[in-house]
Amino acid sequence: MKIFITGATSGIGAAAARIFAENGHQIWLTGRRADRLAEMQEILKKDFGVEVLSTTLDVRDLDAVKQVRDEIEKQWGAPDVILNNAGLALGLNTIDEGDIEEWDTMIDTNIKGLLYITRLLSPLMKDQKKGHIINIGSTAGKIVYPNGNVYCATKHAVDALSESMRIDLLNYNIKVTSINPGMVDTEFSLVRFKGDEIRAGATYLGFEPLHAADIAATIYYCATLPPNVCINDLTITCTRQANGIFKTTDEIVQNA
Ligand code: NDP
Ligand code: 8X3
Repeated sequence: MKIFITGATSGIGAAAARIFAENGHQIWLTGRRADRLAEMQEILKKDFGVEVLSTTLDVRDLDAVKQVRDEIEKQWGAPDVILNNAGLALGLNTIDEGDIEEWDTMIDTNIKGLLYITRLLSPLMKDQKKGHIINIGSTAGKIVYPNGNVYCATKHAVDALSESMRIDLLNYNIKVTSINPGMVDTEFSLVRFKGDEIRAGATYLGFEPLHAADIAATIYYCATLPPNVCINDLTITCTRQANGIFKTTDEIVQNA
């Protein structure tokens, strides 16, 4: 299987690359941080002996997405799986105090970036009458939480786009899966709080969150089901979380 991954330089994307490589599949890593891509490419090749290609890519850059599409067409013909994973949250503010530049970055990355990738790469799958697009949404795309406004809106957009893609690509034998994780311990909170390790760490205090490997295993499961089976929509949280709003701690559970 040939899998193209956005946001492969850390967290869920990096863990996904690892599990696919471990199982002998061909990987195309992308992300903005070239040093991490080079390091991962070397490690995955060395550890698992599989083909690992990589391209430095900012999903907001339409011309760069076009270039990578041409490169994929040349090297692979088409990917079997597109993992639309690149994304981020910035800040946690009420709507009247939000930072407009941060809003633009989230919208440009989480919505427009995912659209650019899908628009440019899905025709390759269409030509082959097979493929699988896996979009990483969020519990934030199912229910909004206080101060999450724009990030939640971008993930609601991913939810809607996943449904749309599934309908639009139905006649081309292309599966579309939306995976919606709750809290996962990655660099996500560090990015959201601009490198503030204490604030980021506090997000996961008192309970065991999901780990990137949990989501990678879920992605792998969805991608390796028989051709007639498609998981359309999947929400996954750690045991201490019910949805984007309700969570509890180990202490509360023990004393209940
Ligand atoms: P990380 O911060 O660890 O990873 C985010 C990845 O996205 C990085 O590889 C980053 O790479 C990449 N990225 C960010 N902006 C761009 C861009 N403009 N172009 C290309 N790549 C970009 O967080 P996660 O692994 O947690 O996040 C992955 C996805 O999972 C996101 O869509 C996030 O919204 C979603 N998610 C995360 C949850 C969590 O609690 N962690 C829960 C639910 C969903 P680089 O900086 O090198 O470009
Ligand atoms: C990431 C999880 O709860 O921070 O989508 O929105 S959360």
